[in-house]
Amino acid sequence: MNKVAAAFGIQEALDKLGIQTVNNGTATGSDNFASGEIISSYSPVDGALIATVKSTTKEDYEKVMEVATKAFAHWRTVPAPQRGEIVRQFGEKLRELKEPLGKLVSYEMGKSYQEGLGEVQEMIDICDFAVGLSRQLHGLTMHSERPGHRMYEQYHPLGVVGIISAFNFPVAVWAWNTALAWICGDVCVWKPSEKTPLCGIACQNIAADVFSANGLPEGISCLINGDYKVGEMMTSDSRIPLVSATGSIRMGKIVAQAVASRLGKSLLELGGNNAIIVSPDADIKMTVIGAVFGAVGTAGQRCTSTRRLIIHDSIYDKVKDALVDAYQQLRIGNPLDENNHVGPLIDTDAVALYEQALQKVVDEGGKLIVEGGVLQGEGYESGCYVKPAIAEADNSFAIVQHETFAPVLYLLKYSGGVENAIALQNGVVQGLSSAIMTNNLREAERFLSANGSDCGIANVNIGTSGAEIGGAFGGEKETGGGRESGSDAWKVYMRRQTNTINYTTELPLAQGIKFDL
Ligand code: UN1
Repeated sequence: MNKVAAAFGIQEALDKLGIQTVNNGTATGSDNFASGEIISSYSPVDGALIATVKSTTKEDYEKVMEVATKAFAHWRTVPAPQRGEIVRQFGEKLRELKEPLGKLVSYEMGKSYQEGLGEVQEMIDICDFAVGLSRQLHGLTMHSERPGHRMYEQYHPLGVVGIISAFNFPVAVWAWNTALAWICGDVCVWKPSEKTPLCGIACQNIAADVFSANGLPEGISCLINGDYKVGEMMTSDSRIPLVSATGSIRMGKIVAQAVASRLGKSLLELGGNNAIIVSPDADIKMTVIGAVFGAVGTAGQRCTSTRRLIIHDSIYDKVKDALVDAYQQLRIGNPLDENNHVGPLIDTDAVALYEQALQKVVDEGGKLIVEGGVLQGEGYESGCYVKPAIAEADNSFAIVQHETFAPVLYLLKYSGGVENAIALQNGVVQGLSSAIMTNNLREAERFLSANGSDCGIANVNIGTSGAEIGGAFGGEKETGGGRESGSDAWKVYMRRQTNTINYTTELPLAQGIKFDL
């Protein structure tokens, strides 16, 4: 372990999470038969190699599917509240391991330690939610049109659920899916991002411990590792009725087509291009806090990160000055050090995309008012640290229409009524999160109305990021239309069956049809 890792207790965290790194740096853990090529996990914090894991070959994948399918045959017969009890125990384990797991998230992915802990908290919260839900997988009852008949619907487990998750929420997004899928009676095969494979192994170890302590078969939770080729094994596999995928719009289109071609279901949570409308009636102090956290939190690498601020011309200069001022206060550096606000980007490819975005906005006629740039020197050796930037731009710019996963915030101006701001907010292909800052009830309600925001998430007087797990999470248009986590998102993980029971000695047909023999 190097200096940074030693100072912040990374080895201890790995030990507590059951990840042993042997001499050649290879991680061991419950990696489900993986025997393929080596994936190296480097920390963007200090550029150090943390460990390597093996990717899943086609043969390994077949073994995984075999144990998963077998596990499903048992798990679906366990009563849902008992499945909830297992998820409760899993949530308890997460409470115990919150600190080491939050630390690993921070070190492997680069988000601040606070945000790493927050991510584990989302896992705990979804477990609590799922436990309650395990006694509430209700269907409806209907009145039959025929005498002496009863009709109702029930929800049954679906099967093997495939989960493809992204590097930016390397543990929580899996938990949103898996906690619900488990109480629904499904088993899960998870392909985490190849950029954060150790977070995958850590979670798999925690789950495997809980299942084995309860005498349950391995295979209720499975892990596969690798790049898109491993993902393709799942998307093309008709033994997987549902593929839940989080990532870029480009990836989502490929997944959606592959899964649809075999008439499977997909649950997509793809890119956002999230805006905050700042009305003349906004509380400026709240606006600045919400916008800065939204734009620079997780170094701008959340699906819900704030990319655009749509500011009324009457207060534009005031908001702009307050933002520029706030950006001067930001401390960028090691995310494990709680004095810093902004950590690194995930890798140097992401840094290149950030630099290109800054170049493009200038080429298209925009103006950088907080310049940005790549940081160098002591503490920045990984080459992944960048300065959050702000550019004045126009909604029509190609770069503004595009989601750049980096801390680049575009300021857009509107004049006239809130409808003009809403048109700008909706004038992108993505539809994940949106917000308005206003104390004007009419504007707020107009923003939330049917001709208001077209996004899956629309907030008033809070920013675009940091959604709670209790609501359904996801978005419209090219964000993919899927809903994960709270509300009734569980229904996608189950199959619905309509049952009609005749308790008479007659056989009347529906719609009054006579068919006398
Ligand atoms: C994501 O970026 O994929 O709303 C998920 C938020 C978090 C989840 C983001 N609760 O910002």
